[in-house]
Order: sequence, then C-alpha cells, then structure tokens
Amino acid sequence: MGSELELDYLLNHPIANNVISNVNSETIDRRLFLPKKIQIFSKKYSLLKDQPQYRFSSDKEAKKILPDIINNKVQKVTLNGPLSETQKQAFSSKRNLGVVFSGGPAPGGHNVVAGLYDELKKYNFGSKLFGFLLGPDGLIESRYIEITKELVDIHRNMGGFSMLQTGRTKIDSKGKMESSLKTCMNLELDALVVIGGDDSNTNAAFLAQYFKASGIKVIGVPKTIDGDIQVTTDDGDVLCATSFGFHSAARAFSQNISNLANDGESTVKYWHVCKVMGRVASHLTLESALQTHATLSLIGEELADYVDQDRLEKARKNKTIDYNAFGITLRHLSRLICDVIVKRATFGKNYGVMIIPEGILEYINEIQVFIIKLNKIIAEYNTIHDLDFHLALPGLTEKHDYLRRISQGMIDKNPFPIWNIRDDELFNQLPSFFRDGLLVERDLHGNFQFSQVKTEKIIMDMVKEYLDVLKEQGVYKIGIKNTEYKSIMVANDMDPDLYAGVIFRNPGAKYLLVKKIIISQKTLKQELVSNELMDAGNDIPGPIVELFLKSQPKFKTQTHFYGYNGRGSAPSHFDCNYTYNLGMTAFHLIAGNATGQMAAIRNLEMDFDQWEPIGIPIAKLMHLEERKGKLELVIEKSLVDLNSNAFRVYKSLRKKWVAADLGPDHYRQPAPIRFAGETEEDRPITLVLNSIGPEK
Ligand code: FBP
Repeated sequence: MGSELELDYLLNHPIANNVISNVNSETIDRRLFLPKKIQIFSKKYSLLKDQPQYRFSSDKEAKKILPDIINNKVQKVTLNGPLSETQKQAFSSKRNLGVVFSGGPAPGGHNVVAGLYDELKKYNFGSKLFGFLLGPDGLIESRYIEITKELVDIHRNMGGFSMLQTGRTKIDSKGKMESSLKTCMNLELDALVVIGGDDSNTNAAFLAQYFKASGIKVIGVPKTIDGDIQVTTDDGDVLCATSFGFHSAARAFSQNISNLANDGESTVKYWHVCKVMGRVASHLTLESALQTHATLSLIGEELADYVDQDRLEKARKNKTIDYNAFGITLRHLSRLICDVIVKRATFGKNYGVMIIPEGILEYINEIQVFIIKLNKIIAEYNTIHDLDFHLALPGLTEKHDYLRRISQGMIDKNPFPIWNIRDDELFNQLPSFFRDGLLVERDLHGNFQFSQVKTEKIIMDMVKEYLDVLKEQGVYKIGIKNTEYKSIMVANDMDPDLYAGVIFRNPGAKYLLVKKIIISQKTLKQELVSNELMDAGNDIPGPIVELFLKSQPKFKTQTHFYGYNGRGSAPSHFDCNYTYNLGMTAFHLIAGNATGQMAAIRNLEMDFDQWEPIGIPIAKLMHLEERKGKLELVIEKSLVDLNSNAFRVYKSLRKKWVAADLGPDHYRQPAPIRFAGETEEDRPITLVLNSIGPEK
C-alpha cells in the first residue's frame, strides 16, 4: 500500500479544489447566461394600453369584494414617446419596490427578481428593491433584505427560491392585511410584486384592493409547476398559456421517467410507478406523457368523466338508471390498470412505466366525497371549538372516534349527519395509512395536501390484489415467444407441435399463452396426462416445467414520486427567458401605475419575437370555491381541457404507447434541460400542440 497523502495537501490541491468547489462550470455558465429581452424592453419608455377587446365575465362576489380593481382591463405594454421631460422624469422616478415568493418553489423565480431588479435600476440607479423573507410571513412581520446586484448575480438562471425563501401563509385577516400595509408603508414602497400560484395571486388581488387608498400598487406573477394558472378570455383568446416553472419541472420529471422506461425495457421485470406532482390538475402528467410516451398515463380530468358502459348497459336492459355507472371508483381504476398490464404480459412485456397524477384522488368518486366531507368536518370543528382539530385529536384513533361519534348522532342531533354510518364503514375498510392520509392537515389555504398521501400505494395495492385474482383465473399470463418455445423443445428432443395444442390456448401464434385452466403444476400435469402426453406416475418433463414457470407472472413494482425534484430543478431555457421578461413586465406595469394586475406574456407558444408583455386583471379570474368548508373567492384553477389538441393527441396515441402487441415499445427520450438549441423541447409540448390552429 502506498503512503497516504496529507489531508490538508489533498484538500488544498488545485485539482481537488476545482472538482469539489460549490461553484462548478455549469453554475458559472448559468449565472452568466443572458436571457433574451422582448424588444420593447430594450427601448426606453413604455405605456400601458387598455385592451378592451379581451372580455371576461366577472363573479358577483368579486365585484362586491374587489370594487377598486374589478373594472381593470387587460393592458398591453407598448412603446411610449415622444415624451416631455416631465413625463420622462416621472417614468424614471426613484422607486422602492418589494418582492415576495409565495407557495411552492418553481424554476425561474430568481429570474423574475433579476428582471425586476435590472429594469428598476436601469431607469433610476437610486431605486431600491426589498425582498421579503420566507414568503408572506416576511411581509406581515416586516422581515426583509435589500436586494443587491451581488445577490441577484449569484442567483441568475438558478433554480429554487433560496434567495428569499418562501412560505404558504395566507394573508386572510384584517390584522395580517394591516401589518402587511404597515411594512410596505414603512419601507415607502411604491409597489409590491407577489410571485405565486393561484392562491398567492388571490392574495395579491386582496392586497391590491386593501392597499388602494395608500397608493401602493400590487402586481402578481404567475408561478407554479402545476401549470394550472392559464388565462383564456370569454372569446377563447389565450392570454397566459402556462405559469412559469411548469416546463422545467415537466422536463425534469420526464428525464427521470424516460430513464425508468429504459430500465424497465432492459431488465424486463419492473413496472415503474411514477406519481407526478400537480395538486389537482393533471397538466404535468399530460406533458410528461407526451415527453416520454410512458406505457400508461392517467389523466384525472378524464377519469372524472368516466362512464362504466357495462353497468349502464345492464341498467338499460332492466329499464333503470345506475348512477354508480358515472364517475370512477378506486376499484374501476384498478381494473383499467390491470387490463393494460395483462394485455402487455400476453406479448411477453411484464414491465412498463406508469404515470399517476398526484391529484388523482380528487377525481375518484368515493375519495372525493370523503375529502369534501372531512374538509367540512375539520373546518367546523376548528370554528366551533376554537381549537385546531389536528392538535386536539392528534392520532388516527382519536380522529376516527370523533368521526364515529358524528355518525352515531353523538355530536349533534342532525338526523342526516354529514358523516353517516355507511361513510364510517367504507372509511374503516381503507388501510390505516390511507385513512391517515385523508385526515392529513389541510394547508393554510384549506387545500387538501395530496403530496402527503401515498396515492400510488393505495392504487397499486388494489392492482396487485386484482392481478392475483386474474392469475388464479388463468387470465394474467406471460406470453412465450413461439421461437423460444420451439428451440427449448427441439433442444430437448421433444416435438413442439405435439405439446403446443395441449399447453397453449393459441398454438401457432407468435406469443404463446398457456391455457387458462393451467394455473399450477398440478393442473398442468392433469392436462398432459388427460391428453396422453405423460403417465400420471411420472414427473412433468423439465422443459415443460421451465416453460410453465416462464408463463407465470410476478408483478413487481418500484414506486417513485416526482415533485420536489422538479420544483427545485434548474430552469429550462424557456423558463429563463419567460421569467426574466415577466420580471421586466412587472416593472413596466408598476411604472404605468397598474395595480391588481398579473404580469403575463402573450404568445408564449410562438417564436420569441412574437412574445407580448401584458397585464391581466386578477379580479376577473376569481370565482367562489369551497375552502375549509366555506365558499371563498379564489382564482379558478385551469384543468386539463379534454377537447384541447394536446389531450386529443395523447388520447389517440396512448394505445400505441401501451404497445400490447408484437412490436417494440415507443418510448421517447427527452433531452436534458439545457440552454442551447431551438427544438420542440424548447417549450412545453402541450403548448406547442395547443397552438396549432386550422389550416389557412
Ligand atoms: P404551488 O401551487 O404553491 O406552486 O405549489 C404546488 C405544489 O408543487 C403541488 O404540486 C404540490 O401538491 C404542493 O405544491 C406540495 O406542497 P408542499 O410544499 O406544501 O409539500
């Protein structure tokens, strides 16, 4: 053994230093990358022009609660000039701005800050940008930093929200509004920029209304990997095709999913089950499906529309209506998945990769009912007892006892309790980890925390159970290649044709399927004996046993959760450009005195020179939704549109991707996230497909 190097020498060696430094060449390249600027931002002064052609109907409640911002119009950032000296001075006046991240991280957030900072300083170097720490809490509690060039420079084009960190606090009381206003007034802010998802942009609208009298403007920025902030006018004009972060997260997931597809196809032994984030909407699943051509992908929004045709037909014959035929249950869903698994197995493909959207439970009948009922029960408990349900009843047993007491009329005397005996029985049949999951604490906005529930486990447990039944029925079998069968038989001096008709249900086919009645070596022997291919006193010939064992499927899964990795991923080229321009748009909205608007870029699906910076009135995007058992005014989430080009393309190709046939799998390998290149991967595939219009 050679002598060991001094550790100090090793650690200080330039080669070691180079490879272990926190800052590698990828980071250096990222920090130096200059995102493209929409042309107008290279000019000097801008003007906001109302775009009354974009129409939205307003919610009644929004009109009542947000009177000062409900009449906002869509505004386009356009060139302004020639300007008088006074106008120029006004535009370039010294400003103090505040910025806050809110909700889950999304790749590109730092570039929003960079775009805002660069534009702010460009017009007046004396202007200041303050960043509130740890999300809305920083705003309420006046915890902030002044954002410097150095801080911006080390975060340019980098993922995460680590520059300021983030939080999910909802600014939902007069007290929190007042404290937020006080913070902004103390800092003499001209405007606050809220970088957040649907709930955070809802917050931004309420703040804009509350701050109106003070003159402090509030601008939102559409962030969320879920991709569910999309804005389309009443006439179908798309103003915001997707939120930032969606593309990068989907690309990060897709790369992993594609690697798993490779693994599956190579080792031929696992079904890789990938749960993919997206609290309610399945946009990330749809995009990942299109990116990877995964064997099977489930789109929650489609399952909600599921109709059990067999059940419907049966009811029709009996001249009745079976309401249970509408919508999907966990049992139905597991049957649909099993169907794909079994069909592929018949062609020797007992492996695959499956994508399950995190929010799928929202679309499953019985679970959705549980979620709604439990949301209400928890909210009512908190109000009536002025105590937190989860603190007061910490364990599953205590919580379940409470539910049982409701069902037995012990909590109130309502003859139709919200939690009835049937609910309790059904709930009891669920595995305890899942009951725990359904009772998990709701987030501060009252949302069910799908990410905390092992959805993939409950679904796959049911799939496994049903596959066992199908195995016993002789339905789930692995197809054996005819050529392989023949070579085994010939190598053992046995006549393949003699045995094929006895063992297989489809002799002569390219993939041979063992007869349904042969489910064990015992039944195999019975079949061989009754067809006089062996004597009852003998052992089954070795090669036949070998073939039988090959036909017996083992269903093995590996489960994966893709969510947090994508949220923390480095932004794609698309997201770097998108977010930098969003930051600049936010500045120009503020300079044009807008408030209650969300910065957005129109024409994202087109070439960069078509991108158009706009402001969208947030109040017009609101509707009433049940949260914490009450109706609340929030921004409406955009779900997967089953009539969209993207969904229809996926639907028409998915049978091919299941590849339950003699051909190969059709997996697609997306390239890694990178800066260079102009390819179909430079923007979300769903966006590209949805932008295709009729032939002109
Ligand atoms: P935002 O809407 O705040 O962007 O967050 C979305 C999300 O990433 C969901 O996909 C996921 O369900 C949730 O955050 C998980 O959040 P948490 O950080 O609370 O675990």
